[in-house]
Amino acid sequence: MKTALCLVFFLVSTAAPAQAQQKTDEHSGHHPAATTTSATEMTDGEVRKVDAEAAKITLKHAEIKSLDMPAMTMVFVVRDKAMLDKVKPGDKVKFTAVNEAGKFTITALQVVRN
Ligand SMILES: [Cu+2]
Repeated sequence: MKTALCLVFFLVSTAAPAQAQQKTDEHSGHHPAATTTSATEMTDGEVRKVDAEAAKITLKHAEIKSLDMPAMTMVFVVRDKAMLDKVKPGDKVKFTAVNEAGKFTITALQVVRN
């Protein structure tokens, strides 16, 4: 009886550190990827229409993973009207958008120059 208990204790105490070690490896393995695919990742788009008055921009955009949205052309609201000063229809852009109470809002917008 005493031997069996000893064996169980031995198994538990050796299994635990092994498990902890594996978790650490797994974490460090996917951590860099998780950081780059966070909400700050920018999406490619092309300006179709700019409506500075209404702070709106129509973009043909690539898939937006953070919003679970496929590629399409749609209207976005910009958080800051000044963002629209530097873009015009036809420009290739990179942007970050969030869903704010059902309104897709652009929080960052930059023109891609070739
Ligand atoms: Cu869309």
